[in-house]
Amino acid sequence: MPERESSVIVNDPRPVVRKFLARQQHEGLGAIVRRSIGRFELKYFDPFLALDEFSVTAPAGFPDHPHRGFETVTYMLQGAVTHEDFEGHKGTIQAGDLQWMTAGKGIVHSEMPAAQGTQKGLQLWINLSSKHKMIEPRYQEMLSKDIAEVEKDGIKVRVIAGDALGTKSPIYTRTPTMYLDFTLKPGAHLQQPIPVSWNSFVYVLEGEGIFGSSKFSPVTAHHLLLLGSGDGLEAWNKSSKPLRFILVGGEPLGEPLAQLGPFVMNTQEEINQTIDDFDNYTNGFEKARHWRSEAATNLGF
Ligand code: FJE
Ligand code: FE
Repeated sequence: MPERESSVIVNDPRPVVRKFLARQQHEGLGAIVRRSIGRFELKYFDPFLALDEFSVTAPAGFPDHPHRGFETVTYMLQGAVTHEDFEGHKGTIQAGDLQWMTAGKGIVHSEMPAAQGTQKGLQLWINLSSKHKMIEPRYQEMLSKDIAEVEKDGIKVRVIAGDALGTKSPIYTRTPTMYLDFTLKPGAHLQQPIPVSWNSFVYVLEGEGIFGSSKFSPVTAHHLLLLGSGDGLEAWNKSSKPLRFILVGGEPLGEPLAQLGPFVMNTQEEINQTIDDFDNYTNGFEKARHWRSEAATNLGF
């Protein structure tokens, strides 16, 4: 077979098998999210539980709430969000920064706007396998300046998790995951390998792109594209403006799912136990008994 490219790194490009427009809905306290994964038509895309493109303006936000059994990955696009948890872990996630939070057996925290104007970002919920659901909570945080950014042939990539263009992220993914933030200049053509056994999707942030096959029609912002089987993604920017999207992939867990909002376990029995633990401040929720975030306190809760 003649090689048309100097280096063909995707032999069997993944097709786009489903496409969703993420519409706005209200979540938290007056916050607006465009939820793609996690809405009723797409409850779960193993191992991904939710993908929200969020938009919060004070006094809206996500005051004190719990998590158990999964990870939340917050990647800021504009503005800043302050978080504080029941163990005293606190910080501000600014545009371009990343917070990779492993809730494990339990986190209670608040996530609130840190600045005037509208704060925007992405929050991805990644499931944990049964043997990792009750691990100790852990944070991995990266400032924008520390996230590797590589540019080649009109393609810029910020390597949040996994590797691209020969650069590897230091983030440890308990559930094997890749998370890449691509910007393609007009005319650019991308080939990005994805492990064949993984589920993967694209979420378009800006501009318009062609994904999966050069014959497909262009896709615009706020669309989620589920990719079918193959060994990688091919994408083209045939427009006259920059194209920005994220590519996320993960190894499916293949386990039963029992979910009650922010509690994600394998069985209903474990969910009942989790409600019990949350109500009684046990098995990881001990510190929730006497804790209230400063944000909630200031709002008069
Ligand atoms: C949550 C409702 C929620 N998407 N994107 C119910 F809104 C939330 C929640 C978030 C969230 C937070 C940020 Cl910073 C960004 C989000 C949902 O906090 F956890 C439950 N259970
Ligand atoms: Fe949260």
